[in-house]
Parts: sequence; structure tokens; C-alpha cells
Amino acid sequence: MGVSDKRSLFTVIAGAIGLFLIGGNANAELAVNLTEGITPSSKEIYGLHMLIFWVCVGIGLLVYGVMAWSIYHHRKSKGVVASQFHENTTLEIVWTVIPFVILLSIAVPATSAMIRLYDASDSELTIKVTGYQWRWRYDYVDHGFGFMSNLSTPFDQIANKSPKGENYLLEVDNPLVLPINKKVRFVITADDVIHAWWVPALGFKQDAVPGFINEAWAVIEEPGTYRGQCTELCGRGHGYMPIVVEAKTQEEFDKWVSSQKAAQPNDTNGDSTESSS
Ligand SMILES: [Cu+2]
Repeated sequence: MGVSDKRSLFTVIAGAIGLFLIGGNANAELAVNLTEGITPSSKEIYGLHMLIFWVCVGIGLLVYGVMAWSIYHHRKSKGVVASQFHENTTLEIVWTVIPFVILLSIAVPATSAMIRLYDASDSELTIKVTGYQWRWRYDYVDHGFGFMSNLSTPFDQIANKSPKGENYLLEVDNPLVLPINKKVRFVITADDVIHAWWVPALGFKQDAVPGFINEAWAVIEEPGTYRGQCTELCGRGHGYMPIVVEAKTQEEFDKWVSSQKAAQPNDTNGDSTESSS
């Protein structure tokens, strides 16, 4: 490789990096990162993720920096002779203590976040979530009604016979409606095989296991529509059981609850009957 070849290679690489950086700034919304979510837990998880990311960046810069510096300054053409020492107690203590301190700085906030994540006490609303092949049932335990939530994407889109919609495979006939700024407790189970209930914006993923009841909770801080799906490989229809959560203000939620109660006057015990499937 001649000098001009090396130069042109350098220009190409530098240009690519430059374009990448400019592109990254221009499309800040397309940044390659997790989203923050809309609950205190999801924000805490995002904070942990960023903390660990910056710890990794720091370690990376330090280690590769020392390596690059050493390669350049101790190069053969300079006639550098390698050191001959074998043991250095101080150095050994330092490189044991530093990783320990780094791990501790990650483990302490991670453990406290984990404990909060599993504390569903003092909830203000309980939703029973039941996984079926291949739909979800939501029971409003405190209000005495429930309904099935089925995929609503038209079959033509699934069979590639018509153009795909914006929320392809992530849309349902009856979304789970929740009030904002209320601690909602989810009790999650399944009726046939193992499923898992997951809406990324809420910050948790919980297995739905027949015969068991798992717990999770969320306080949704912003009204909106949040989508997710079953995340346990549950069978043939696994890809066709999306979850849609609609977060409304308390007032809108109360209105919605009364309209639901009026529509389902007989289902008063929140039973898992498949009446609406
Ligand atoms: Cu499933």
C-alpha cells in the first residue's frame, strides 16, 4: 500500500465517521438506545442502563487509551526494552480494589431498583391478566368486569395481500385501559401454556404461568397508547397476541369504567369466563 493509498483510505474512514456523527445528530430521535418508558420503574431502569453504559465507556477509554499510548511510546523503533519485574504488590491490590469498587457502584443501585420493582404493595387498582392461546384477558378485579383482547390486524395484511398498517401485529380490538398516576397492580397468570406479558414502556416483563400468579406494578405518568406483546414462545399463535395499553386521565377512566359496567352487567365477579371471545 503506497502513501497515497493510505491517505485515501484515511480520508474514506474519516469521512465515514464524520457522516455517522453528523447523521447521528440530525436524527437524534433515531438514536440507537433504549427508550426511557413512562413509569418510575422504567425510568430507573433506563438510569441504571445509562450508568452502566458510561462506566463501560470510561473503562474502554482508559484501557484502550493506555494500550494505544503504550504501543506508540514503547515501540520497537524507539529501542524500548521491556521491564523485567514480576510482582508488584501495590499494583495487584489496586487492580483488585478498583473493579470491586466499580462493581459495588453498579450493584447497590441495581439491587435497590430490583427491590422496588417487586414491591406491589399499596396499589390503587388491580388488574388480573390471563394469557390464552392466543389472546389476553383483562379482569378489573375492583370493578367486577373483564374482557378478552384479541389481535385486530386484518388477515389480508398478515398474508401479504394488502399493505401493512402502521401498527401491524401490535393492534387489538379491546385495549387495556388504565388511569394515569395510579399504582396499578397486575396479577398475571395463564390458562393453557406459559405466556409473558410485556409492554416495554411500562418497564417490566412478567411470565404468565398456569397455576401460578405473578405480580407486577406500574404507575403510568403520561397518557397515551403503549404497545407490547407476548414474550414467551407459547406456540403457533405466539406472534399474534399483542398488548395495547391505553392510559387515560382519572376522569376519562371513570367514564370508561361506567360504560363497561353498563355493557357487562352480568359478569360481576371478574371470573375468567370466555364470554366475549
Ligand atoms: Cu403467548
